[in-house]
Amino acid sequence: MIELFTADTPNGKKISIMLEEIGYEYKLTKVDLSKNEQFKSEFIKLSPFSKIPVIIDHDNKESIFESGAILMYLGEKSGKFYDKNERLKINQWLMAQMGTIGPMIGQHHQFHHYNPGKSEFGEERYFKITKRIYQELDARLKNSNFLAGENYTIADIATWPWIARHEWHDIGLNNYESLKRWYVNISEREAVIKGFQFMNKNELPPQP
Ligand SMILES: N[C@@H](CCC(=O)N[C@@H](CS)C(=O)NCC(=O)O)C(=O)O
Repeated sequence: MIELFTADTPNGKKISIMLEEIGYEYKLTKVDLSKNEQFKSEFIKLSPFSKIPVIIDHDNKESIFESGAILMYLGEKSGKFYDKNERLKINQWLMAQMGTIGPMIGQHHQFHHYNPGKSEFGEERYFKITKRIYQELDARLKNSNFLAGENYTIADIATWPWIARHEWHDIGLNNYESLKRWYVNISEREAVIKGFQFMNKNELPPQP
């Protein structure tokens, strides 16, 4: 059994979606970030940078932090969405999500959504970068059904929850035909809907 330590954020949703996709039984342990529960010493033992998500695999007592590493682990363990023959491509798109897409769009959330009016520089910088990410993803998805190629993989599972915040971004998902096609297609998967709603049963993936 997998125990998922998490909160209702795009990084958290990556793992609930993956667990639903592979059909694993899991137990949810909520970490309330607004109450600084991520800084409790018990949690830091599992997550050295005090971040969700983390899993404990109670089958073998392994604990794993960093959402990309968790997705790789669950992909290997289940034999799903992380095909050995496609790993070189999957790893590149997964790392692009971990190193660029998530951190940059995360800053856009901070400046544009949570703290508008505080820094013109920050707002402009991350708006521009997020717009470029939309363009770059759209260009990739013009030539390929999914990010790493023709199959749905952990790279898509890692990236999709960030685009699911498109209403906050004000970039206009409707202007990016291929990205929109990819987003809508994934948002209709039963496991994605379940994983998306894991903490809020009334929440549906927002449609463009
Ligand atoms: N690179 C990490 C990032 C995780 C992350 O940023 N988690 C945020 C929530 S989405 C968090 O735990 N923030 C709490 C904090 O920084 O105090 C991953 O992908 O797992």
